[in-house]
Amino acid sequence: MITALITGASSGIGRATAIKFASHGIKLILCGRRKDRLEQLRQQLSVETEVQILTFDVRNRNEVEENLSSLPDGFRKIDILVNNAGNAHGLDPIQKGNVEDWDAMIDINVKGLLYVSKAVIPGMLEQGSGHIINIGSTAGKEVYPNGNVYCASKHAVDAINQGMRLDLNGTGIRVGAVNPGLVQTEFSDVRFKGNTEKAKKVYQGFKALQADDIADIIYFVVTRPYHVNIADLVVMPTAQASSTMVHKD
Ligand code: NDP
Ligand code: 8X3
Repeated sequence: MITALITGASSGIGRATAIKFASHGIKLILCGRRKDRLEQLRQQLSVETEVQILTFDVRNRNEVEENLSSLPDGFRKIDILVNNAGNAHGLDPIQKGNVEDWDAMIDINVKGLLYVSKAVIPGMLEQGSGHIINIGSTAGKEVYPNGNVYCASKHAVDAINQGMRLDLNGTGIRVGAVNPGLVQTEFSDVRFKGNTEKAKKVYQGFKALQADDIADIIYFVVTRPYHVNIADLVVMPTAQASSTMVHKD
């Protein structure tokens, strides 16, 4: 049976991917900080597959290592890693940027992804197979006003995705990125620190991508025949042409 570890499974894209994978019988290791959410999801999905939850902050290297080394025998062989945990914090011009926000984005989106990968890759190397899906963003392909550090963190994910693919070439491990444009999740609630009115406005006047749309794509990516590796995929709502051009009613 295939086992997938998904970071950031407590909401949005990660949660939708967990639900999609469970419906196809993929065994799950679901990670995040909000234990209640993960526990609720575990209960919901346990009728379809086996589920293990791990509660840790990806910023904390010790927590990452301890949690991943504590997996029970039946969950130690990880076939798919979805490096999804991440968020934007703030949307300010660089000269007004908040250093705590910058730290959060670099520590979670970049260093957290590296810590989790560092803990998972040795097992994949040992088994000579595995599939790493890095969730990047259109923000990793172009920079938009006030996006500065979030865009930098996602450009780093883009570089790490390419670097991983080069370095793991020939090991049997597939590496690829899925880079969405605007997806309606809790992303903007986090970016605007709970200002739901401001968050809602981001998705008004057009049909944004939904978390399920990205989950469908991730499932497609991981179900290609072994010789097919989707290296880098960009997906936007039809109404979006770039980070700065969104056709609204
Ligand atoms: P959500 O806010 O809905 O989900 C973010 C997830 O990341 C949550 O499950 C959260 O879990 C987890 N997470 C955040 N910080 C940490 C942390 N320090 N340690 C562990 N887990 C953490 O947003 P999305 O689903 O939209 O975002 C998922 C990914 O998709 C992110 O990498 C984001 O950058 C990317 N993305 C999103 C787009 C969008 O428009 N929504 C577009 C392009 C890319 P918890 O809080 O429980 O820890
Ligand atoms: C999320 C998409 O445009 O808000 O990565 O940066 S955007």
